[in-house]
Amino acid sequence: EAAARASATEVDSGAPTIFDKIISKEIPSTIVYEDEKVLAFRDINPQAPVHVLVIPKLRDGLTELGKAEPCHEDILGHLLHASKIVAEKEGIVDGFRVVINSGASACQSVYHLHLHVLGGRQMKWPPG
Ligand code: DGP
Repeated sequence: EAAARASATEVDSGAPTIFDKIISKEIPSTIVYEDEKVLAFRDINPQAPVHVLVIPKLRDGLTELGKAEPCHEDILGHLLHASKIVAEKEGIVDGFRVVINSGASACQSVYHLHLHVLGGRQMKWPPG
């Protein structure tokens, strides 16, 4: 609860985020998939046996899904398809969840669009 509240206080300033350093490999991460447009790496605070973040290498104004414009359609589709490739590589393609937290009230904490790919356990519904 406290952690959720703390992360909800983060703001979308458009400033560089920790994910820029992950993309540049300045900060190490466990990469599970990469192509010219996206990077997929394990979440540092996993909420399921498989918890991978899929991000665009170029943020291009996509600090959050709520800021998406028609010009982002291609990368949005690419990210979703990359999530399926990740699920396949991780052996969870028969049952997995993709989550995007957009904005403070959804507890977004890093303002560089990212898709959470979660699986490897029975997921519950509704989410919190
Ligand atoms: P969200 O709350 O939707 O903005 O998710 C941000 C996620 O990013 C959160 O689950 C933890 C993860 N995260 C934050 N910093 C790092 C980091 O330095 N490395 C990795 N691998 N994940 C990070």
